Amino acid sequence: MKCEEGLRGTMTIESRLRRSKAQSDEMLEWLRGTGKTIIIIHDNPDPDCLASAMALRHLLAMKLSRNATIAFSGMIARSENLAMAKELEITLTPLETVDLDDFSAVCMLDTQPGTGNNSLPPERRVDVVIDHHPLREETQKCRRVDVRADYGVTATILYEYLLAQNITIGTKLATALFYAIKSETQDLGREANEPDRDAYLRLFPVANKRLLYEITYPKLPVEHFRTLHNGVENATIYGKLLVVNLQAIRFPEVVAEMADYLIRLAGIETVLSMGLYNDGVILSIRTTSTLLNAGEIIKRLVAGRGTGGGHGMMAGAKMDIAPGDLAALKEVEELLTRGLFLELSIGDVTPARLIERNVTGT
Ligand SMILES: [Mn+2]
Repeated sequence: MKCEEGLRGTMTIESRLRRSKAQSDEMLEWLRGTGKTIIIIHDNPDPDCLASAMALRHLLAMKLSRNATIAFSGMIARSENLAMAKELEITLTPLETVDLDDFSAVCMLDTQPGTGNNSLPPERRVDVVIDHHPLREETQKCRRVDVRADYGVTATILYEYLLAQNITIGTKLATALFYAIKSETQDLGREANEPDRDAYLRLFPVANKRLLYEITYPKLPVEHFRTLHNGVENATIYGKLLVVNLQAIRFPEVVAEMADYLIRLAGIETVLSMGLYNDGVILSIRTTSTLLNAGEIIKRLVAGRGTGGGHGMMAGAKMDIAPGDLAALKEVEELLTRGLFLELSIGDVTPARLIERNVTGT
């Protein structure tokens, strides 16, 4: 019995690697006939897109002797992600400073054309898409598409490419890929599947533990604690739902960070987090309920007003409003809260502020 399971496991890895070999062969074959290559990742990069870009850049350097440019928009503010970019020496270029006409090949990682979370102008052609979010219709027009919605992390797909192509993975790249899987799946507890578990376990021995520590536990600026304070103070509980309005925010990533933090509150199943950043409302949903699909819910909530998407347990979106309009943000909060009442079948509940909730959690 044990032996059979072992065998089946091995075959699964083998068939996955065969698929990754075929996909990466085709991608490399097409890219070989092109010139300068740009790798575009999503706005406000997270560890998954950073590690994926690092891996693809390495693959192109080894197989095609090509130095690809990694371009992003927005900012990296989260201390862990800044530490990752610094410690692992990931070279990044602001998308706004590059002339896209200089590149004959455009690759997109951990995002897809038209999702709203990358800043490539919509009229621009995308050649290669590698992602783990649900496949979008627009993406199917791209030349080489490898979208695996059953993978928890894009970095796992890139890890398989490197493995399938027999490319040596150095310590820093292994650390990046490992940290991407670790952080995005919360150590395989969230949205992780067998390919992610496999990659995580194989990368762990190779990852540099001192660098991993520097990335996981960086010193945090005072701003971080002010944001936590602000989030806790502005959180409202409606039964199993918690809604947090962070008001005007300095860094877009804090919206997801607060959602991850507050979903841990006892008795809470779903968190909606939001903040006003420049002229947009940044939204994040987290849920621990297996009956819900956060990605589908957020798409319905912002339909006609913005763009969004995600997975079963985590999702993000953006809605445009007038810059600095906190009254409009309040309206958005009320509108989306009402929408979530319907989605989650929440009837009449008395709202309670988190800081006023009594210690028994009732
Ligand atoms: Mn990702």
